[in-house]
Amino acid sequence: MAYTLVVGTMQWSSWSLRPFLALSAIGVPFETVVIRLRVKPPEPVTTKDRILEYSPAGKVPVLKIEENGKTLTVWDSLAICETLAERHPEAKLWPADPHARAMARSLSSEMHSGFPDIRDQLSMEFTSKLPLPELRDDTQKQIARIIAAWSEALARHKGDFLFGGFSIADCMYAPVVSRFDTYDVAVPPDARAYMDRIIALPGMAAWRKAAQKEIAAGIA
Ligand SMILES: N[C@@H](CCC(=O)N[C@@H](CS)C(=O)NCC(=O)O)C(=O)O
Repeated sequence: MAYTLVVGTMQWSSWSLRPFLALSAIGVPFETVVIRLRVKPPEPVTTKDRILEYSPAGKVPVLKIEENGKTLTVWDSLAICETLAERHPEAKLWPADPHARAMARSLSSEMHSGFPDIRDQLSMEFTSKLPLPELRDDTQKQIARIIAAWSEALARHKGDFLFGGFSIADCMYAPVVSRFDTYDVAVPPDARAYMDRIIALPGMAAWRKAAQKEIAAGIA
């Protein structure tokens, strides 16, 4: 069995970071293929051309699983995390308690389908520190919602992460942690402590190292 995770430019690809952290937490070996984002015509080979070599959906991340002479393709960050949780139950990527699990799934889906103004105004620039732009009302409301959701989850569950042990919910919110850190968004102490624990994860350190190489190579 071999895993290959296809991701976008690591400085920018917030969606790709999620399954990368899930795979890192599981501890299985995997290869990472990085596709440069924002390569457009008239370049002869665009970002889209490259991604389409791996997935007809034309978006990263994509997970390729080579197993028993077959290749399974999984696309979309949450679908990849779900698939990994199913294949590696020992990693406990969803909380064991059904109530906690339902809340973790709800928070993960809320992240997956929401917060468009945060995405728009606070784009992920993983290794950078940038000035906070003037935030729209909707962006401020979305930030407040995330902080409230984190505080509730952290207060309810004992441990370092949203649901005690590291879970898919943490993978889903790690790009937000990076965004809040980059733009120095004001957060209360419980949220700041949570962010620091996410930033200290080995998967985040590996991602940072690779993103720094992209900056040094002038491709991000
Ligand atoms: N819902 C998808 C969104 C993925 C997505 O938008 N990926 C962006 C990069 S972070 C992408 O592939 N952009 C390249 C393009 O659209 O050509 C997921 O969670 O995987």
